Amino acid sequence: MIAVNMTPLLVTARGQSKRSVVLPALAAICSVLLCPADAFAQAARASGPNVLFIGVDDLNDWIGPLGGHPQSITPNMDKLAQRGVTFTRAYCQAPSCNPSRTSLMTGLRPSTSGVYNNADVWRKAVPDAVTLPQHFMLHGYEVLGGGKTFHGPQNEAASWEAYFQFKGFLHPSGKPVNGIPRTGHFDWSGLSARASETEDTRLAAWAERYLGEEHSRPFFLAVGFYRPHLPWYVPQEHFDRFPPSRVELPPTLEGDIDDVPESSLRSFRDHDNVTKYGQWHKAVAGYLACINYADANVGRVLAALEDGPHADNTIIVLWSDHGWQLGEKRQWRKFTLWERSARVVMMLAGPGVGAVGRKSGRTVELLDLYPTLVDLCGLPKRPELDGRSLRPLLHDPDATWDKPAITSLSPDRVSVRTERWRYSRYADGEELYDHGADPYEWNNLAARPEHGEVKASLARLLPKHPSRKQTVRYPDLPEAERRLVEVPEGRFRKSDPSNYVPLRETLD
Ligand SMILES: [Ca+2]
Repeated sequence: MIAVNMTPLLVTARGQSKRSVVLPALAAICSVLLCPADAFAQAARASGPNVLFIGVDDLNDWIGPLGGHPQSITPNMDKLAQRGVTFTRAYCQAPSCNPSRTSLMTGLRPSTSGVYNNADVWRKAVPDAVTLPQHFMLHGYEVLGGGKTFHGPQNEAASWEAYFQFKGFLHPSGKPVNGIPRTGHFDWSGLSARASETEDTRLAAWAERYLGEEHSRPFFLAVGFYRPHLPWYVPQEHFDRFPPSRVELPPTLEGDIDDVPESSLRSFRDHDNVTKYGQWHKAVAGYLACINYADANVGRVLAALEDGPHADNTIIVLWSDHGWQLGEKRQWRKFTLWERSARVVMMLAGPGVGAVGRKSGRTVELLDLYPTLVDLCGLPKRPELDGRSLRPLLHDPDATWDKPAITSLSPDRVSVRTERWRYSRYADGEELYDHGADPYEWNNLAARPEHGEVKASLARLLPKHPSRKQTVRYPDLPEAERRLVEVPEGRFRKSDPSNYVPLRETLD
């Protein structure tokens, strides 16, 4: 497969491989984006620090540094927190994969792009957007990705010089196994396989190899781990650490949903099934097992960086795309505007991160990462971005900061978070939570007259004119066009140039 994608023109020998791969990619981007003709000259001048950009899919705040679950075991993320800055009030711009990742990777809010749903074809919505990896590519970085970066079916070749594609995930025999009828991938089980046979650990091994080698240009390496996305199948050793009979369920309150708008809630089917079939403790154990597995993979990559030649000149970013509900408000999965879905993991370490080992409680957003990395690496700014560089907070985590965090489900279901408050607006109602007194968002204060002024001031922070343009849906894309957003399978190994996959070249 890889050999088929290669042409002798592009890669002929190890010494020529970088130039051979980069030039077509840059040319392709330039032709698409009409970038300045001096992009090649800029490419030659890149001298900033490297970026290791690690994403973990569907990871909520159940990690040591955020304290979301007292039994979570995340030694590697704990260690990263000691080396950098952890943002304790970091939020996604949309509580589902595609719109959140589109916002992160383009630096644009859903209210700007109109991308609110997993099926929305983001590239159709923002055809001129220069993605975060593209911006680094245009300025001379070697840009590689692997695993889940953009939303699965909507990864785009033009954002990468080479990509490590997942091949297929292992599952237990006889799946699904939890006994819930028609449960699909809402399932959890240990695997008898060794970690090295699983996709995320294969991805980690790919990144380890790259991080252990010398490179002549700075790199931007994106590593997107898939678990704890459903189904929760990871090696049994991780399940062994969380006996279901001993795991604690998340805090819940009887009658919690009595005071929320109807449209804030999704179906109760998952929760009814989980309780009916006695799966709540087992599900919590499964999620904790997957987080523990994700932490091990993150740890492998970080250890490779630390032991390799790039340890002192690489910015590390760890992020998740949104949170996850495990029965709070009788909800499972994401797709809600509450803290449990909106809060994400965001940690930075390395060059430019001065406040080592500190936490920042300022409200920050995933889309702030794009301008932050541009800033830390000394690349030209992009004025169209909606986020703000976090550089001041990386030196003084308590620095003055007036930007709230916005999370949207649609133009008419949107939430704003400040350090104390969460205010959410729906077509059929409102919510107001005082996080100073109510960390689980149990008491909706929106109807209390004494909070009228607070509510009004928070409402003014919501997007004024959110985009309502209809975006092409992925299932409606003609087959020929779907090829444009798929990345061909490829593995990158520096010692073997045939593993470079010049992605753009394979699309025609
Ligand atoms: Ca409530």
